[in-house]
Amino acid sequence: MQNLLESLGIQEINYGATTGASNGWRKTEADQIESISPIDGKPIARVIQATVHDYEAIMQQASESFEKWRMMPAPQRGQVVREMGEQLRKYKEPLGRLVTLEMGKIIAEGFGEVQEMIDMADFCVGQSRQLYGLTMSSERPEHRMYEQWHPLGQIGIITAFNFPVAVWSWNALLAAVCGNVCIWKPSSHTPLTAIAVQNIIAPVIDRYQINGVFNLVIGSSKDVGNTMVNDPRMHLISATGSTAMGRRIGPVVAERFGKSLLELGGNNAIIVSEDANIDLAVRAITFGAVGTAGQRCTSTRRIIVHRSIKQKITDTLIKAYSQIQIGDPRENRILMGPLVDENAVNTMMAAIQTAQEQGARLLYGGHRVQPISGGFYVEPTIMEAQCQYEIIKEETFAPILYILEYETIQEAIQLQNNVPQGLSSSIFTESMRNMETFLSARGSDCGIANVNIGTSGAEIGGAFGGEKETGGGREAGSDAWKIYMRRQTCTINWSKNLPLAQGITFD
Ligand code: UN1
Repeated sequence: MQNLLESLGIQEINYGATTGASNGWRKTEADQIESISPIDGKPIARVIQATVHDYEAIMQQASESFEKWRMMPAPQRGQVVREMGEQLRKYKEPLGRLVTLEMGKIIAEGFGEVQEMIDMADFCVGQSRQLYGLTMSSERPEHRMYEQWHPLGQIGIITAFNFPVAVWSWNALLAAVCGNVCIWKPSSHTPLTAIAVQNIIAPVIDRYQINGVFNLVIGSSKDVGNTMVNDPRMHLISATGSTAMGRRIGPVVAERFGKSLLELGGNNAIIVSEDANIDLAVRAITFGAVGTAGQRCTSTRRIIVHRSIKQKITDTLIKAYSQIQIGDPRENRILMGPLVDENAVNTMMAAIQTAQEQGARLLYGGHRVQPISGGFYVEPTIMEAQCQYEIIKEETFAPILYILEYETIQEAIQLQNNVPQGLSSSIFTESMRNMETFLSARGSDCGIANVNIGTSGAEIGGAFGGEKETGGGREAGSDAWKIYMRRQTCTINWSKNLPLAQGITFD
């Protein structure tokens, strides 16, 4: 472990704020936090958090750096991000291992997360040459009308523990090619991966002398988080976390007319229709529900199965679940690591109890796995449920899967949409009619709708995010870049007259 930490520049005690350059670390002064590995419940290293005063200094440097960064041609900003991608390639192995150590996801997923950052860097290099605006035909003679996109300024990025580094890359790399500067506040569960990322990119920042473009502030939500959200210099707040967090942040940012990009809770379902390929469906459900120990916002939480195949699916799933090895996520044979902390275990156990009180039947799992070396391990759990149970409308950030049954495709879609969240959804079917119904305007109401693919594991090329209580934001691919920019409509008169629009005369 010591070698791993050393290779990423993590000390026993670390400062919690930087403006990005290798000498940009600030001697922070707030309380120390300990990063605990969920693998064994033991501390990895400590971080001295930032005070509001530290935040202020970082914000000042960031605002100053914006003046220069915004004037660098976008393709050159793309070159900077390209070199960051190269650094991430070099450090994929140790950074992936640190993600596993600090957050608990299995090692294959740790590497997958860093790969997502690398993919995002590649995407952003291309995007840096494609910040396109439209040209319109002016209704006035010898006039030209077009739109252009300018950077916003300072972007606050608040990330969650479950994707401690990838979510930063979706936001920061894209925001940066658009000409913005970023201030990252990571989850207090995962400060070390954030420090590691900053150390990995620091040589690029030094090379291009762009101190202040990629900043980090590790601090409490109460002090630093609150200050960030209220700060009028923070043009966009991009926050990933619970719906409860979004409810607190959203109105505060809106009140000051700031922009927000919210990625909140999901309650994702897979519909398995009577004609589905059952083998594919069971594999996808298992990965969706058990992967990352059910701690993705895209995790599969409900399956809605046609009555005629419910027993078969249930039996096959239970068989698949019983083969899942739970334990130290650093070992290759392990498919499910721990939950993030004791609290998460208690929340899961409480949800199982509530579900049972509401009438749900426990079909598999349901218990804590007695501490493998002190970590926070649980059994993946399957419960039979009915649509009227309130618990199935909640996102419990744990591997609990509720099985519901349906008769008609309309009923299945209604069940799937009948929750407050709207992130990801999928259908397993071989029927063109079922598929198209699911994808139509009267189909899934989610931001992501998949066919014969599970709910999690989206590629970065698409816009990622969801509707309703998921918050409505979109990150990563497609035209998600536009949220990080302001649109300007420009009309140029190159005639010798001053014709007014709508034919108005004013002489
Ligand atoms: C999250 O859980 O916050 O689609 C993001 C997925 C990943 C991202 C999940 N690419 O599962």
